[in-house]
Amino acid sequence: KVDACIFDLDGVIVETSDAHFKAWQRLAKSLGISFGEEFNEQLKGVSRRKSIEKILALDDRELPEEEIQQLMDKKNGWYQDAIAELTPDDILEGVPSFIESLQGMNIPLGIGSSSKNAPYIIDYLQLNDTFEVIIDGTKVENTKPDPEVFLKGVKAMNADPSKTIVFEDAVSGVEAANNGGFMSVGVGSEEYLGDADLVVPNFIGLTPKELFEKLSD
Ligand code: B16
Ligand code: MG
Repeated sequence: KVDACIFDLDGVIVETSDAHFKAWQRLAKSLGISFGEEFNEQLKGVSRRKSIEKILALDDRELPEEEIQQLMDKKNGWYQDAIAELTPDDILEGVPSFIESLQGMNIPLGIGSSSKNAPYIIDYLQLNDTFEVIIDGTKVENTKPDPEVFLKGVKAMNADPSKTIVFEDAVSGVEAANNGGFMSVGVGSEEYLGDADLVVPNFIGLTPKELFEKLSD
């Protein structure tokens, strides 16, 4: 039986991953560091701070704290400009009907995101009333793959991790779900998300019933 569902935000509900990627790439380029899509998979789901550390480590670069803060602010400025354009039409295809079906089954829904920008994104997408519990990057100390964000979510929903499904597009997020004892569903490519209990390409045409059956196989 499924008690609750927790959705990651970036890359699951809305395609903001590309805006993160472009902003980090632009920042890295300004430092003379370059990286591609494969490395970017490591930036998904981890905090802003962890991301800049990973980028600097690509070139064994060490910078003073003040400069690191400035770089994070710069990236976040570009990213915020990009997300300011979001509207409810940007919710990924298949997500609204999947969510409506879960609501019809009275299954509580939560968001578990590493992003400190999650509250803005949820506002732009007009999803404030859809999720009972929203845990974002402003509410946790440890970034994914630490399960803190999801554990805080189930606690607030009075649910049990083993009966809660986590939907994630990031390697670090699937790991976080597995580390917390949740059922994990990877949304995206099997190539990166193979550690999930189940991988789906997206939510198009997917019903909760079909998903629950596949998970219990
Ligand atoms: P911010 P999620 C994560 O959100 C993103 O996947 C990751 O790329 C980003 O670095 C992180 O949020 C922090 O975001 O800079 O906005 O605080 O996928 O956990 O919803
Ligand atoms: Mg994500």
